[in-house]
Amino acid sequence: MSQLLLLNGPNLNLLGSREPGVYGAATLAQIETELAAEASTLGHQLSSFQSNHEGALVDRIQQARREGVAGIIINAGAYTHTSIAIRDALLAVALPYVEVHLSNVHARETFRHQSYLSDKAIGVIVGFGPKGYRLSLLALHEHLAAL
Ligand code: CA2
Repeated sequence: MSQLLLLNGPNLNLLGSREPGVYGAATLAQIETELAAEASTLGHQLSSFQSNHEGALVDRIQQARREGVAGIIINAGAYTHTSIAIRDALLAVALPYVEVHLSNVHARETFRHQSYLSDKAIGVIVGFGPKGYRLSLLALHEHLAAL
C-alpha cells in the first residue's frame, strides 16, 4: 500500500461550474472522491490538494516527501507553462509523478504546448477530461508496482 498525492493548481477549483465544454462537467470534489475510491481498490491511500498559489503547491510537494508519499498526480494548471519553482520542487523531492491535463493542450494556444514538468514526468496524459485522472492513477500504480 502506498500513499499517493493528487495536486491541482490554479482555477481547477472552478471545475464543474464553468466551461464544461473545455474541462468537463465534474466538480473537483467529485474527481477527488472518485479517485480516492479508485486508489483504495488498488490498495493505495490518496490525498488531494488544490491551490491557486504557486508557493502553496511548492510547500505541499515538499511536505509530500516528509509524509512518505510514493507518487504524485499533478495538474498544475497554468503553472505547468510557467513554473520553474514547481518543477524544482518535484525534482527536489525526487518522487515519481504523472502530469495530467483535462484538455488537449496541444490542440490549444501555442503557449500551452510548453510544459516545465513533462520531461521529468513518468508520463503525460492530456485531452481525456476527468477520465485522465483515472488513467494517471493507473499509470502511477503500475509504475510503482514495477519498482
Ligand atoms: O487542461 C488542463 O487541465 C489545464 O491544466 C487547465 C488549465 C490551463 O491553464 C492549462 O493550460 C490546461 C486551466 C484550468 C482552468 O480551470 C477552469 C475550470 C472551470 C472553469 C474555468 C477554468
